[in-house]
Amino acid sequence: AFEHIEYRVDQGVAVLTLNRPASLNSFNATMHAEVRDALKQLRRDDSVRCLLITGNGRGFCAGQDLSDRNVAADAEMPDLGRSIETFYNPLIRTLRELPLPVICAVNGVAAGAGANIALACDIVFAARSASFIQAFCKIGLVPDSGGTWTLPRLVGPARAMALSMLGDKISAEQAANWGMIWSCVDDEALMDSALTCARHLATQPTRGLALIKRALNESSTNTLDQQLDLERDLQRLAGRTADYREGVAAFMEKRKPEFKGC
Ligand code: T3D
Repeated sequence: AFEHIEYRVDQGVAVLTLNRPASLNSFNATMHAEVRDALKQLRRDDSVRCLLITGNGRGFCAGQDLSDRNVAADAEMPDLGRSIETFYNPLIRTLRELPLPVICAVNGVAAGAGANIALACDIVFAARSASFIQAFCKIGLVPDSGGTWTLPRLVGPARAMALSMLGDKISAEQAANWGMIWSCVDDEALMDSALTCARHLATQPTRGLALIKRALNESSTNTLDQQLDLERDLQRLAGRTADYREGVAAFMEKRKPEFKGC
């Protein structure tokens, strides 16, 4: 059992809930370790075909727990690079590389690393009352957890720079209008919308979805020529899956496909 997160698997969906509501689910070392352990467990579990991440309480995640940082004048300055290397970077890499869809249900404020962990997910729903803040600049830090990579790609360089330098709070609606997230929904509809989407994806061709994820992730740094080659290679792999065979057969037989995820 976990102390600072909840983790359960149901109907092919693993739901990971950040659970330190008193500090808006900010990350301490224990919560990082628990998230890492849950994701390890997920990777060993063949029944999981979609991951959904959310938070308990009125916040999604406020990034690093700042009460864990001793910044007293006489204290040795912490090595934040080590914290990023040990905790945040592996988490972002794992989310981006997981060979299944990762959905985020942003239930409240997402600040600092909390915002960028949400934006690293594949499909992001947010409650209307939720918000996104690149809070780093307000304490002299640089956006991390992939924010300086994800943000300009999602909202363009002008908005990415202003968001990062001003640390303004962006509403869920604005985030959706800017294309930063997939969808802003009424608060009471958030978990239903996110779970419905997750359960749907858990019945879809998981290997094909993983290849889509790879193609779109790699497109950020590829030339068109490289991307065309990659599409050829990934289509070759997709075309060898049982789910492709089932998809075509079901279409021809005018019936609903039954995908197995392989
Ligand atoms: O250090 C490293 O390892 C480097 C990596 C850094 C990654 C990062 O994420 S750096 C950025 C860290 N996060 C922030 O700077 C955000 C800090 N929080 C806020 O700015 C505000 O709390 C929010 C804008 C997110 C929400 O504001 P509001 O007014 O809705 O809530 P609040 O009253 O500020 O917070 C509620 C409680 O949560 C409060 O505790 P209290 O007074 O009720 O006992 C507050 O102290 C606590 N809380 C919120 N964020 C954090 C936190 N406690 C510790 N760390 C936090 N990040």
